[in-house]
Amino acid sequence: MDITSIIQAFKIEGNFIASEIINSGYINNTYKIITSDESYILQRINNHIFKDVDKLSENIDRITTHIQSKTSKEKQGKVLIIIPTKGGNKYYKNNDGSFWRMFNYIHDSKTIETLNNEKQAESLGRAFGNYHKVLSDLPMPKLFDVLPDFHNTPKRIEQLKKAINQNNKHIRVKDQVDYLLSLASEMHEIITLGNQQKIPLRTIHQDAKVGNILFNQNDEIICIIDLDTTMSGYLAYDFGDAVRTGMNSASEGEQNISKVSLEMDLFKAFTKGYALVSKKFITPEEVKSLMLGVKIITYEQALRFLTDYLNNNVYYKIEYQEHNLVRTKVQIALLKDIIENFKKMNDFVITSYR
Ligand code: GN1
Ligand code: MG
Repeated sequence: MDITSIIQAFKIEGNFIASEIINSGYINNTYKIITSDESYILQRINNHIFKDVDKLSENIDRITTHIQSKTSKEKQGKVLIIIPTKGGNKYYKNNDGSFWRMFNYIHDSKTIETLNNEKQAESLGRAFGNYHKVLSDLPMPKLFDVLPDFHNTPKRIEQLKKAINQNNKHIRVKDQVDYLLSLASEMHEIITLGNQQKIPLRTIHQDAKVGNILFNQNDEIICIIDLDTTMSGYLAYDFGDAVRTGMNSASEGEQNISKVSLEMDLFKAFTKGYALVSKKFITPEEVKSLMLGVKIITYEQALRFLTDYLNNNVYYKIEYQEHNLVRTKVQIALLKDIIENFKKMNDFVITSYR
């Protein structure tokens, strides 16, 4: 793939000097592009997953424009903006059928896989609170539903069952399959609350993992990235995903399962940060649903990794054959810890909103 010709399709400043692969994210391919005047982020969009690149790009344009319009002058340059093609498009389709897009590069930023201190955890909470707040008045119409049923846990359970029936690979992972299916009946709760209209649909990120956050060197948050899945959903999903990734003492691919546990102090700091911002708009029913999000999103992620393992790794990028199985085991260990501490964590959430 000749990346230099792709770069030339975009409205960039300066002459191309170098490109570096950024190895984070399991879906799109990401590069840092350095020119004589500037740096940029170039991404190859995974169009097997995001099938309607037009509508995806329109969503991201609307989200980034809205966020930018609410950002003070001093902070411009610290939020994501789309760099259009020379023809003014939001993405570029190469003649080999691949899809590309470009963003500004945010300087002096870093991503973190697992949080190291309470200051980071509190900022993470505030960042998602703010994301929800800022997007609450995104002008109509509703964002396009890029991945329908993305966090529909009952449907994810059906997908696992389908994958089990496809081959004999499941025999090797009987323990994991049995454990996850034994919990299936208690994982419908958020969808049910939503269907009963007890909790409202809002615009949320839907991939609120800590790796999708840019921090500065002082552990403060600059902005949230990876906006592909931002669409209608329930607050509990983002709350849950942030806890699932940020408050796990191990990373998603940890092979030593004994290292996996939920960091209670970080959880408390995160919850304080989220409550501080969300107090102004969250409903009492939503507050009660937040911990369900932690449990259900962790469960769902275990299902998704295991399903992909059984389907021979067609969805997530992997570095070795058993990678999705290792990831499943990490999520299961974390889930067990969450279930054990559920009441304590839930009490803390409820008290934080008093
Ligand atoms: C994927 O693209 P990335 O790595 O930020 C996935 C999320 C999962 C996550 C697991 C579109 O996110 O839903 O939670 O991996 N994104 C999509 O780490 O499926
Ligand atoms: Mg990402």
